[in-house]
Amino acid sequence: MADHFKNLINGKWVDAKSGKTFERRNPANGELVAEYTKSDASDVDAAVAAASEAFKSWRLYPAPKRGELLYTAAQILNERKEQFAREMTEEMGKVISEARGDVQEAIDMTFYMAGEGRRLYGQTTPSELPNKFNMSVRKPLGVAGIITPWNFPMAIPSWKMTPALIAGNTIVFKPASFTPRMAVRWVEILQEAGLPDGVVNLVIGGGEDVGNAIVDHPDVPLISFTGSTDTGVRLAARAAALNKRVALEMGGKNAVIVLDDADLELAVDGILWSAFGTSGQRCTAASRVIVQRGAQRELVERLVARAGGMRLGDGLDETVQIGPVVSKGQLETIHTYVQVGQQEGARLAAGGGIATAGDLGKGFFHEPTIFDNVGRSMRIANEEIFGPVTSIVPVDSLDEAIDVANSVAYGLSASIFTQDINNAYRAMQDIFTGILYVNAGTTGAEIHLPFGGTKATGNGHREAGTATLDFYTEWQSIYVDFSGRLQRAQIDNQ
Ligand code: UN1
Repeated sequence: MADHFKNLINGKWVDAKSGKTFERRNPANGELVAEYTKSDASDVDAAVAAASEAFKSWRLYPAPKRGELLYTAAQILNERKEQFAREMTEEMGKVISEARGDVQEAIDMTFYMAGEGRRLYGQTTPSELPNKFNMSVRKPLGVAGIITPWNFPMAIPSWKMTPALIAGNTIVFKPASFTPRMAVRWVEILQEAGLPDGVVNLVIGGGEDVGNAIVDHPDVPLISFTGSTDTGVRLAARAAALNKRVALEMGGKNAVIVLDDADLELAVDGILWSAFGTSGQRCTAASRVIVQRGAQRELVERLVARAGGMRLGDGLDETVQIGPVVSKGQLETIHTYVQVGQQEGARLAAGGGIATAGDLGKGFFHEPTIFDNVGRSMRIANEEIFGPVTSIVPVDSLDEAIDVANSVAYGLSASIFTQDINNAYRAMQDIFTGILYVNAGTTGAEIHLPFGGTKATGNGHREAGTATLDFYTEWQSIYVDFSGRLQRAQIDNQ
């Protein structure tokens, strides 16, 4: 019998009112992982009611005390890291070392935000009038709707929920239907750490039923979403009609630039890691390599040789480098792009196939795939594929490389490999992505700096760092007049 997981509403584990369920199978071998309750709008209503009630006292719970609960949660997470990493690999497919990294990112984020409980800085300023004191403070907004993707099932919920909580908001959380188990684990830990009932509520179910109900609910003033650009833009349009605050973290078409003067071996390591790590299913994955022509032949040769030797398989096997992709649908989408690339006239230099040898046929495996001589306007050089496919676009100069890097709709991450500091600074100055790496791949953001992107990647907000607090709080400016008389700003001090 597979485990059966429920919603958490007002501190109680309960089944969805409809009594419906759905299952999740291991993408590496098709085995049943768990069964989940399948919620709808009526469950969202109950969760929002609980979160609204809990907000009344949680907002007044001292922030350093909220921080202590998060410290405890981070410690428990640390103790269970290995168990959760294994469960994550079984449900989502990423290889075990990366699953450990995903849990580690949540540990880091939770410790970091716990510390914010003793900061949450505002400003004090002088007043233009005598005997008057001015300051600004951060205030929570109320119930935060948190909608998260499957590719970082522990890290991304922690990015969103820990700042929401430390600032005094309460939460209704809808995880991706491919990975609810990590959401259950995360919420269990918060509960175990001592979070009061109703502060965090988990509602498991699909986007149409649960996600839309959260977005439409009048008592949820802010929504944080990570997922596809299509879904995010539709969600934001819906929420705009209700004047809600929305943070969107969406697609990417991240480029690695390799100049003639680069350390090629380092570039190869960086490209393979960021193009094929997590089977390319990262928003930050390197799905383009913009190479200066002088380095092209050697770079491609080395990449092809290394990619061909990468081991596919069940991510629980420590020697496996590429796990399955998350679903059959995803596998088909990826493979369709391989056909698109060939039709567009790019040269398929490595991989290209769905891998079925031996046990691989039981899961959803795609070979690491490299297209060479990709034209900058081809679809495979512009559209997010979200799989282990990368496109090599040759260019003549740094100027052209920067122009190509900036030419896509998205703006999440970019990187440059060069040994010349002037070239590095040109890239830092002229590439318009939210994240930029020098002599590293496009993945690997740390939690204490802002994470997010420009253009179609987002809508101006950032996750992580202290920047994320701007989303989860509202500023209140406070003027305290202790002069004992009416003092009129802009009037009495002319
Ligand atoms: C994502 O791809 O959605 O920077 C998140 C990285 C990770 C987070 C990726 N720390 O690649």
